[in-house]
Amino acid sequence: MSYKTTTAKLIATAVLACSSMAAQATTIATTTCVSECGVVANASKNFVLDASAYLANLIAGFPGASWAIDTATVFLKLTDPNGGQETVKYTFGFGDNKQIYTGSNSNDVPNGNNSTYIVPDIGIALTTSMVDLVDDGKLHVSLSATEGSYSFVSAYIDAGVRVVPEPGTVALVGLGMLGLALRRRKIG
Ligand SMILES: [Ca+2]
Ligand SMILES: [Ca+2]
Repeated sequence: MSYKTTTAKLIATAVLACSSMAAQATTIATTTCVSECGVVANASKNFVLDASAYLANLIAGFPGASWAIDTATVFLKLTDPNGGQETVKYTFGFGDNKQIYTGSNSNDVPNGNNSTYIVPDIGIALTTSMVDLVDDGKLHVSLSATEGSYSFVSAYIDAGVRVVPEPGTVALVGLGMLGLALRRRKIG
């Protein structure tokens, strides 16, 4: 392998190591409803899933760094103490980037006072509404029903997040690796 190729590979590895740390999904925001949790037809329950403190803490030890979110999935816990059928509608984000999920079953939330249901089981992946989450670490959620009623229990976001170093830091690490490569070459 030529010296040039080795150096280029070392720098590429250093840049990659800095910019793609930890993409494993982790819970970044959670909220539990404390009052007025009922959701009925034509009235919505609005709340914010706030990951800003988690994200600020994530980069606290890295001066000049910022955070990035690659994937995010929202999980909703609902219950239906009054029973009956409902057709659900969940809205994430707002404006042009609004993302709407509508239930396709006639009884979307299982009936029963103690039923606690995560809908859907696999979660709802953020697509267009990712814009709302990444602008300030806060995702606006609105739960409503086009038919029937249910109650909101809690919600959380699981996301793949990363620390993105300040460009200068990447350059410094790159230079450090270059220096190391040069020294190795001199020794060798
Ligand atoms: Ca129901
Ligand atoms: Ca936002």
